[in-house]
Amino acid sequence: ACRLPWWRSRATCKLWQSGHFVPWDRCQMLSIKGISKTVGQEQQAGMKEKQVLEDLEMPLARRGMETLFQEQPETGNQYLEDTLLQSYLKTHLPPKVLEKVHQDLERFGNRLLTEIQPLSWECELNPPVFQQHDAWGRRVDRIHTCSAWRRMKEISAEEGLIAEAYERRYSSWSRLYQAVKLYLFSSSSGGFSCPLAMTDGAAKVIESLGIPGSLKNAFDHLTCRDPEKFWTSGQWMTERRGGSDVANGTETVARKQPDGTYRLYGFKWFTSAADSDVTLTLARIADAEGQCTQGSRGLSLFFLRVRDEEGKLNSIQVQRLKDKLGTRQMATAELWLQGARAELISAEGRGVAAISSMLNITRIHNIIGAVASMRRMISLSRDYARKRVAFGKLLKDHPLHMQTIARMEVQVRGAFLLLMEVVRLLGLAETKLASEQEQLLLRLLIPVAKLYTGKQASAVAVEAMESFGGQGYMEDTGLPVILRDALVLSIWEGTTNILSLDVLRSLAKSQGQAVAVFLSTVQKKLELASGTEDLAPAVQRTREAIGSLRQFMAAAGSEQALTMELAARDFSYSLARIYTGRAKTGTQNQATGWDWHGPSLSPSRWCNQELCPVAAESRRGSYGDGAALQDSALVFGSSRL
Ligand code: UCC
Repeated sequence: ACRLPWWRSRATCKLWQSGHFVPWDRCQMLSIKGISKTVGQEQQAGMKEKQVLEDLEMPLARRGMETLFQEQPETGNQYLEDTLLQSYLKTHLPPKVLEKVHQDLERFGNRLLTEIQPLSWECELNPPVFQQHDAWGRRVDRIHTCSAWRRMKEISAEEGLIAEAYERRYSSWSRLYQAVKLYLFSSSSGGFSCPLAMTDGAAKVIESLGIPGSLKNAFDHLTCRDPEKFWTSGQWMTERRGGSDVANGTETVARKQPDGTYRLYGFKWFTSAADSDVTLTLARIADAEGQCTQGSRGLSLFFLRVRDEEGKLNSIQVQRLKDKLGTRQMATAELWLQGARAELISAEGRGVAAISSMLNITRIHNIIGAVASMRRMISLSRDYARKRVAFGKLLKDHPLHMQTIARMEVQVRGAFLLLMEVVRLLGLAETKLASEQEQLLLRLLIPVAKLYTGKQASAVAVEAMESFGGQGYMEDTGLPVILRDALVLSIWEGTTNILSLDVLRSLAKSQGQAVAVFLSTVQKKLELASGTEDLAPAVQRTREAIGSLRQFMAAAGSEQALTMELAARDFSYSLARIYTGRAKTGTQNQATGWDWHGPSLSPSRWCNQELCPVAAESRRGSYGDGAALQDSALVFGSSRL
């Protein structure tokens, strides 16, 4: 029953459920985060704008009866409203695949709007709760999740959010199709994207091991469409010494049992989606004397079930749930492994190499999350600009405001194209259609895109929040949730600096071939685009950037390793910007009709920024002799050095 005054309920509650009033709070809960039954079509938007302006004319006394002083931003079917996504699919997918995919995505877009978004908000309002003891003092270590969270798991299976990538119904395009569904799902999923990322990563590791008999059952559960059978996986890598330096920070010990299995002893300090069914984790195998090899060469990869058939924990104790800034819908826990039974799934001492295929998948999911979060914030900003009046006109009629949104739009378009390129290459690699060069490019682009889009997402979330004024700062608008959740994207799955070093690792491992492929791929695309007059300035700037990058690399080759380490972040940013510039100029050139909402606007805007910051910083001496000492002096003051 609604316990609020009648006027408040009536005026604000647009939603009726089975003829009953929905309580105000509940109504608000369902209507924020852009949950609306109406699809935001152009015509409707125009009518709304008119209505807003007419309302302004209303006498103040009557306006006082309205509880909403400002119109709430909304979005419609996120697939139908995403013209860039639709254009990309039209341009790239074979017609038969496109037809099937388009139908499914339109349906999925409606399901997101009507069913999944309300669940997402419920997850936010009902975060997981940890119960350590029962009423009688027995230790139970239960993580209680809400029904909406559990429903998300069922929906993920029904929609094939993992299965699609492994069934390969559409050959190499299956991976891209899955990524597009995850992209649409991400900002409406209430954090369920995280367990899906790790589930996908676990399936990938098992598949890359050739699906050994002992893991066949797990693989089937992780990749199935049956909600009753679907399992999610964790990825327990971080221990109390931290999550970056895995090689030195892992203390967990594995003791071999007579039956060939292992028992794990250790403390996992940051385990996301702790309610998952299974997990992959690293540990050091103890020899007969109980000694372990230290460093990376001592790490092996294990698979384990978190609970047994009766739901009893596998010799695991939950110490507590983490109190995180964001992603609060999802349980992240500190876990003690006290002899958890596990199966060794990598060769001994090859744990890091074996789990790296999981890392690459979860990093791609991170990119998906970053692009989705930017798209969501900008869609809401755009809608708000058509409703909010300030200084006598709608925000959309203030050029400075539109410039701000347009700058964010350029960022999200760039990030989207980078994401599509990564998943296109992954699809080719998984169906054995990728050349050696494409595989090298994929290895290089994953950390580049992860680190770059993570930073873009944080910046866009902050900027977009400002576009709602004070309302953006209000918890009950749902906007702060998007910001908080976005901030983790540059932290987990490898921070910006760790991934910058991973970029260098991929160059070293390929003996420079990865970057050679990168340069020739960009060069080829620029040649294709050079015939298009509109694109000439963008092509020219990208060419200059490549020239600067080549010069920097030639000079850095003769410097000490410290130069490359100091330059790693700027170098990675340069790769991200140049490759995105190439994606923007390249795709438009295709004959199938690429809709940019204004030809060449986006490529030229993108290419107007500093495309090769590493060369610019190098010229300023940022990586030269003494630069590291100067940095320390700046941070600590020279007396402390
Ligand atoms: O944050 C975490 C969980 C949160 C949940 C996330 C869900 C995401 C959801 C998104 C949805 C919106 S878990 C913790 C995250 N931690 C990390 O990501 C680790 C960061 N640290 C690193 O990446 C490190 O640099 C390490 C662990 C890779 C460095 O270890 P090592 O042992 O020092 O590395 P090595 O010796 O360089 O590499 C060992 C082997 C090499 O192969 P071989 O021996 O054949 O030469 C490397 O080439 O591993 C290979 N390798 C890779 N191969 C290393 N990294 C990769 C890679 N990325 N791809 C392919």
